[in-house]
Amino acid sequence: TSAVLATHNPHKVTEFAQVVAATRPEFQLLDYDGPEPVEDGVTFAENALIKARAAAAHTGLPSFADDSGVCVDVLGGGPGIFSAYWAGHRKDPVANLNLLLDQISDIADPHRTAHFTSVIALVLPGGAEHVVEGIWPGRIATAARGDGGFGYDPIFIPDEQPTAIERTVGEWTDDEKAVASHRARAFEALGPLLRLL
Ligand code: ITT
Repeated sequence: TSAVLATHNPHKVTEFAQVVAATRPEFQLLDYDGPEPVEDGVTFAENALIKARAAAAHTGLPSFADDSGVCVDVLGGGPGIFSAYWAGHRKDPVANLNLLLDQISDIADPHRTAHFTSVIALVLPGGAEHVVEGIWPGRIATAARGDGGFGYDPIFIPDEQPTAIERTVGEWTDDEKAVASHRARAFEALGPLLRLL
């Protein structure tokens, strides 16, 4: 069983490879270097479908895509689908997380609740489409810590911690993130559908 992973983000490629190795080692992820569609959906699901459909049309193979982001409660769920471009038109992860820290600088710890969302869309060559979601609850740190992972990881503190000392995901190991993340949760939700591939 195999499927194309429709992404142009190398961090997602690495993370899905780790999730698959930890949970479904028999499953084969195929790389995608086809065209990158315009993500003009207004939900994670719409954007995930746009990416998965483009890859399925280009390759003729079962294809799945992740659309993901960090959703902060006091920001009404923002950055959300705008996570990659929160600070401007260029993808700038450091500017993004610094802007987010600024925007909630006057919010005290108990109110800094947030979650990561990963929505995976799976599109089959016959046209069948499936959408699943993974949510990873936590809160936003007051300063960036650690350089693991990518994006907002240095400022995200998951509620469930693998050890007694509370760390940001930037301070977690890749293996710790691979079994706990929103991406891992969404891939797990895909579980029964993988039998279709
Ligand atoms: P593709 O569309 O090519 O897959 P992308 O990076 O543009 O790559 P998204 O549109 O889904 O993907 O944007 C996801 C953004 O959300 C990403 O750039 C980060 O800013 C943030 N994000 C998603 N997952 C994350 C994670 O595990 N850790 C930290 N930040 C994450």
